[in-house]
Amino acid sequence: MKTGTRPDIAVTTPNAKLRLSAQDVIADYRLAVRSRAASELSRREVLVGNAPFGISGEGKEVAQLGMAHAFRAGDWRSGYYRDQTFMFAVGLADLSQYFAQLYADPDVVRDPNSAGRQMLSHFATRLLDERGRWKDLLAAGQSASELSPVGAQMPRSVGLAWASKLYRDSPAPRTVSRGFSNNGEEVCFATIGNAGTSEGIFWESLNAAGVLQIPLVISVWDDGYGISVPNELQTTKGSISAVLEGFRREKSGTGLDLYTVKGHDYVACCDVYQIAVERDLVDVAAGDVVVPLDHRDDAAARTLDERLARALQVEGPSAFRDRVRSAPPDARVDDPRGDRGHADARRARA
Ligand SMILES: Cc1ncc(C[n+]2csc(CCOP(=O)(O)OP(=O)(O)O)c2C)c(N)n1
Ligand SMILES: [Mg+2]
Repeated sequence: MKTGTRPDIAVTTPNAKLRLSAQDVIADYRLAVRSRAASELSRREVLVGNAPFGISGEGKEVAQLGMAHAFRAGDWRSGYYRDQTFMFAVGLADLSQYFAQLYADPDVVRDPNSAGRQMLSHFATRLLDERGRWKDLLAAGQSASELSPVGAQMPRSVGLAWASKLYRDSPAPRTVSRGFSNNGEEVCFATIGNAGTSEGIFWESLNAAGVLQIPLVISVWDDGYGISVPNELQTTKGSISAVLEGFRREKSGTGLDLYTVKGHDYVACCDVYQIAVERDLVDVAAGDVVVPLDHRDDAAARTLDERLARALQVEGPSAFRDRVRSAPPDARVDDPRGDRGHADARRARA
């Protein structure tokens, strides 16, 4: 090894096989430290009276870095006030914008989230250009505007994810989807605190997501408290994971896939978001293969699942996901060689 060069060290996550280079890990570590420093400074500025109000994302840094690795241009975030690390990591916010919002700077360039009108960490991307025309929403990730009432981001996240499904399923919106959707491949990432899950709209949203089977990845940042109220006094069984078990997807059929990870386990967090997003895309792929999900018989479903499992195994989840995303709308995605199209499959069945 030459002096000054870095050895090619990498971590590969256990299930999704996501490869994180030494540079990736160091960049994430730096970002986590900067984000924590910003949290502490903003808190101090509020306590000494230099800023009106501030609420920040201490303790959620590592989990959000994991989430950021699964986020792609065109995807949406609908979250709450703890998400600064994620926003920094995916390039939708930076430190100077964070502090501009803390000091309620009314300049829209310095605080593009809300021009000083919203509290700290109330993020939003701008959907219109300076002349009021729609921007190309696929050119970058997007964030719905933060809402202050606890849980209010949840129904919105259902709407965003459902829009993707409508773009996938129905040919009509595709004709007007330029700049809004790439055949419905966009995933919505929602975040909520553990105490926020006690709100009625959380449960309504979860139920709707389970019924609609939409590309929605919901993260509950469980820090054990809602302000000063501990989980035991807030949530049945003291655990939102335990309560959610009834929503879990059975081997076949609808439901939600549930994952519980330690929020400070960097590799596990990176891993689980890849899996969650792939899982959704596997379902998308299944829906795209001639036999519609809702009407397929068990034998067809098994064959299809086997084919998809094989494609995933051969390519690895990340490559599989990228191929699904870049495939033309009528390409068949369960074949790792990618040499057979839907049209052929349809002809063969006719
Ligand atoms: C409907 C509603 N009720 C109460 C509040 C006040 N409030 C703001 S944050 C919060 C606690 C949220 O706790 P949790 O969901 O666990 O999030 P954490 O801050 O711990 O990440 C409360 C009660 C609010 N914003 N909206
Ligand atoms: Mg909490």
